[in-house]
Amino acid sequence: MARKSPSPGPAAAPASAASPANSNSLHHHAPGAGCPAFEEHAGHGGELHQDVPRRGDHGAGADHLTDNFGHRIADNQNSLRAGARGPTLLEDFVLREKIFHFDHERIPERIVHARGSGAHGVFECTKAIPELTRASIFQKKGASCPVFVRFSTVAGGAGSVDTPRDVRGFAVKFYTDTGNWDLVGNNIPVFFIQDAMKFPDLVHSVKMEADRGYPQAASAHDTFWDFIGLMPEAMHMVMWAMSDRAIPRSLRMIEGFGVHSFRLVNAKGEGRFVKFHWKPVLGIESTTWDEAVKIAGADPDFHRRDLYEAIAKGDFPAWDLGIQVFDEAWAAQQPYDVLDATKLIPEEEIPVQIVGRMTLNRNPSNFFAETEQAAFLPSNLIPGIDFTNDPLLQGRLFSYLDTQKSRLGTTNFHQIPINAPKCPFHNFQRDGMMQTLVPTGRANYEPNSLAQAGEDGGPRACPETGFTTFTANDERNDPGQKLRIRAELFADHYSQARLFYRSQTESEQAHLASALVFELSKVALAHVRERVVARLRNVDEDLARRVADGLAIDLPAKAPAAREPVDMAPSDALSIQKQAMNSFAGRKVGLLFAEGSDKAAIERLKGEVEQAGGTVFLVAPKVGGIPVKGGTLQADGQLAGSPSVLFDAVASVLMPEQARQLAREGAAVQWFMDAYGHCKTIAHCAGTQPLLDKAGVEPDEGVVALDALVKTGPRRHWAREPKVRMLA
Ligand code: HDE
Repeated sequence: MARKSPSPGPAAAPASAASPANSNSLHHHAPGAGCPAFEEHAGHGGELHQDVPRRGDHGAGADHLTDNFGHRIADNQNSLRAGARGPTLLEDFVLREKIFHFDHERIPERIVHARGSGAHGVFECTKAIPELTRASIFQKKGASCPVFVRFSTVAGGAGSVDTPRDVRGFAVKFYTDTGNWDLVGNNIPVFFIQDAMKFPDLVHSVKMEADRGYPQAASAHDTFWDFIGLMPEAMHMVMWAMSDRAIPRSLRMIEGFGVHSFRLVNAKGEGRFVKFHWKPVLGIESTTWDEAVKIAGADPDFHRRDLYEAIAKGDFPAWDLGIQVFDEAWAAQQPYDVLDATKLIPEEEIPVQIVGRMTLNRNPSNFFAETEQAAFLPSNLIPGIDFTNDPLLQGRLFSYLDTQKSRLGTTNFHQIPINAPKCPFHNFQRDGMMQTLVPTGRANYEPNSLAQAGEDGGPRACPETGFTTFTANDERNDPGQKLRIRAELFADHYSQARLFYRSQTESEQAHLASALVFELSKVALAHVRERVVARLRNVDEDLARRVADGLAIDLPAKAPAAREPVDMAPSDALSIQKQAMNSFAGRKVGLLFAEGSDKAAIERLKGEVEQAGGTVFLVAPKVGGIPVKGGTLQADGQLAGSPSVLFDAVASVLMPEQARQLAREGAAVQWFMDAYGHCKTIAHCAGTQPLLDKAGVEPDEGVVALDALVKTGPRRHWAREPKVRMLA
């Protein structure tokens, strides 16, 4: 039996954008692509199986049903059970994957504009306007780009009817060669509210009432009109919403409006205000209310069907794109504010000039993948078009990006084919859920100089062709400048780095210089090492020289400073050592003992430290009770597992015999060697000496007798450091 074609197929040639992620995707055979007939047979329960023919081509695999990881499926009718009448088995990964995926097929519908219909098409510039805008799409008559449009109702859910009294969304995504431009408009040129702050209230009031869950897709109810009655600014929009504009005959016969004043900016940086209009080639047509109500019953999908069928049969709907252009001076004379989205500009005042035509010529191949996943963002602008300070528009710039994360679940929603630009896109954003791109190399930050070492350094900003915000500073409409600029004194990059360095003690400076040497010695790129040292010369010449010496490189030429650093008075508060407290509070002393140690001496020391606010942790070669002079003593930790790095200071009470024995024990020698190397206080009894000698502990102000521990304190003895390591 020959397989049937899944759908009648759209009239225009499908040319959906292939994404890298799609190259492996499951696809259906185009009808008539020469698929073999499947073999049909009945299973044990009489169920119908359609299988790839036994003697068919099992090599190519295109006809073979698989799971999402490519495993071929042998039976798509029966789950795996323990015997014909037994329970279903958890190991049936085919069943589990199928149900799992099905369970998660739905994504949250749009909070507004949930019910919509989409179509692909093309936009063509019919009048070049380079004097008004540098937008690439308007530079030449005949320039064109693909578009995707989504029409919608506002209040109803995704499954509501097409013909309620409502505003219609008219969202257009232009896939231009300079990136996506989303003109997310409505079929009414004004809006209910003036400030984004009121949008959640407006939407709550018009949606189903919170307690009863109705009415669906209708504004004729208490809460909506309660809100409207308290929002005088809504009255203009109410006129439109109660007019026949809100009950259109067809989506092909609605006007569209960008609503807000936007700005066109030309190559010289001159900006003018603009309002965008879509004029349907078929004219504007509405139903009567009685018709709209009856259509809702007769065909809830009236508009969606009308659009789909018109496109499928080649009767492509089209709209002219018009612009109303005006300048600051004109705006300032009007009795309304052009930044107020509840106001329109009469066409008689500023005529609409037609600059392009959009033709919708292809139905989506898959409603979910395209129409449902389409994510429109008013912030998607291209160079040559800019925002204005309309407070409603400004709020939208936040909202749409934000909403996509909860609808599509990931910041990578831009990689979904319907949302991806059709021009190249490269940046340093990485990872995230559902990442489908595989960036190569290690340049995931900028600035970088990896290219100097022959690596791919990634893309860079371009001030000439990149998007730049319109900067004019007019009193009325742009009272504040919007600049990507840093204030002058931000150019001083070194004065405080110098202040910090010069405020440190000698030992801290040595640590800092040594840390730089260590870090830079791990840098394999020679030019990177040199550049850092060249910059250090602006901080402190001595520091730069120490680091260069430590790396055994020539001192490079000083890097130019954007602003000459100034000398500031050193600050003791910036140094740790200058404010060291030398207190036992919150500090821990490790006390080493062994068989035969003097219990009384240990307990005395412990008492003293505790009285000073510290704690003592007893360390011994064995943890259980050890016979000591005066009884037995339990250790808190075994020597090998309690290295001296765990303590702020160390002490030891040992018999000479035990110390000699421990001098052969790596962990014991290391215990003192580390404590000494880390400049800690070491308090010891005379018996410990053989072990100290083996560990290379030399007498200094921090190596003290047991009874001097509390007086000496747990501070570090930095003067010792040059004896134990080479510092830069
Ligand atoms: Fe929207 N609007 N809106 N809106 N809007 C959304 O974005 C929002 C406004 C419009 O087919 C949401 O992706 C705020 C004016 C259309 O996918 C959301 C404010 C105009 C569509 C959102 C407004 C619109 C939306 C819901 C006040 C006409 C459907 C899902 C500041 C110029 C786009 C989504 C599509 C959709 C927020 C006001 C048109 C929540 C906060 C004014 C055509 O982000």
